[in-house]
Amino acid sequence: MSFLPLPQPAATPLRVLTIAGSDSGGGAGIQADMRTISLLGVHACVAVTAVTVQNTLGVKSFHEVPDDVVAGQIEAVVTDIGIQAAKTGMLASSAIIGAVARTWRQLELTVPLVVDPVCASMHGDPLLAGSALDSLRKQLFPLATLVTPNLDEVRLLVDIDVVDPESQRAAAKALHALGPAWALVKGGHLRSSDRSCDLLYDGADFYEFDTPRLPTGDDHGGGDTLASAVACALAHGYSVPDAVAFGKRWVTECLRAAYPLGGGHGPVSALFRLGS
Ligand code: PXL
Repeated sequence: MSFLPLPQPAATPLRVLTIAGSDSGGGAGIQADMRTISLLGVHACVAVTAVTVQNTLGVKSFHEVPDDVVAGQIEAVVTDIGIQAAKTGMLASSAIIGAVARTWRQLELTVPLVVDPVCASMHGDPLLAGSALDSLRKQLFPLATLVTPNLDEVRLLVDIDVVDPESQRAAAKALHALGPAWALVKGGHLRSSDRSCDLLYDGADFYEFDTPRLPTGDDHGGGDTLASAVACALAHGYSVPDAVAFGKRWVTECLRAAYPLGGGHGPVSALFRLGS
């Protein structure tokens, strides 16, 4: 696998901002984002949106950060450090989504924005208020370079049950119509049980990404890891299709390196990058 170029010692690396929630178990959310961003040689900046109380068995509760504090973190990072890309993960509430969108527009940011519309944990524990779906669709999607929903999120966002290639294309079109420049419908095991087929759409052309599906129950944080790797590739100036291809390769390697943890689902692991 070819990697993104690493910065030279003492040179300031590129910066990617993750706007996301904390996972106390260290598998998903900000912790997964920072692992990927750091191990790809990029400096990770953070706007924390929520603190979850969770382990590998599930999310016990979450606690939102006030929306003006989320906005403040974004502004503090952008106006001093500067960023080349950003990604969003768990945004928790309509108020936080509104604050992110408002701040993005006020700062007149034009860098790539990857929106991973996190709605629930892999155990089905909600991570976004149901009433916030409309804010995601109307306020954040139009600002996004790329949105990266999984099949459950597709159902919630555009009310399409993706069951075959045709409905996957319909979902990509419906998501694109909400305003992002590109929509990626992560297909899961749609076409076969041993392949993972994602579909990317820019309003004109479809691009398919087909990678091996690895048999592991330890895939916590996979979506966060993919979106973070794509954001890093975009920060490096990759086109969206090339960045998605890179992100898919990266998350496949992280799945290969996934490890068991606690009594539930273990995390995908970027730690393979450290070598043995
Ligand atoms: O993987 C989605 C996700 C994102 N962010 C936080 C999470 C999870 C899944 O559990 O806990 C904080």
